[in-house]
Amino acid sequence: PPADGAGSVVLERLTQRVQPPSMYQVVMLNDDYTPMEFVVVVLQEFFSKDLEAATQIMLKIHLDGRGVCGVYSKDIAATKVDQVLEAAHKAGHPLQCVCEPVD
Ligand code: NFA
Repeated sequence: PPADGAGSVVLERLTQRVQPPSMYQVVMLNDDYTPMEFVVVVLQEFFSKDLEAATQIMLKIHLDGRGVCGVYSKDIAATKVDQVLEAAHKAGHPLQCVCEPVD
């Protein structure tokens, strides 16, 4: 591999992680149909955000297409995703969210 540059970065990525990632971010995705108010309520209920923080995160998702709702252990992050998807489904909204490792 090259002494410097992209090859070294890839090699680091492949060799550095000796443990699985310990923390996962819950990422919410924008769509054209879920009401802004519903997203704000979800962020307050499941991610312990106050009205101002929830509104900022919702607007970030609306404008950028995605946004981080919180960072948790793998189990807790997966539970948050389930809670959001169930609440959205019950309300008839297409809101999506996923968890991904933080590195
Ligand atoms: N884009 C949605 C709307 O205009 C609002 C939204 C924000 C949906 C964040 C999903 C996530 N009603």
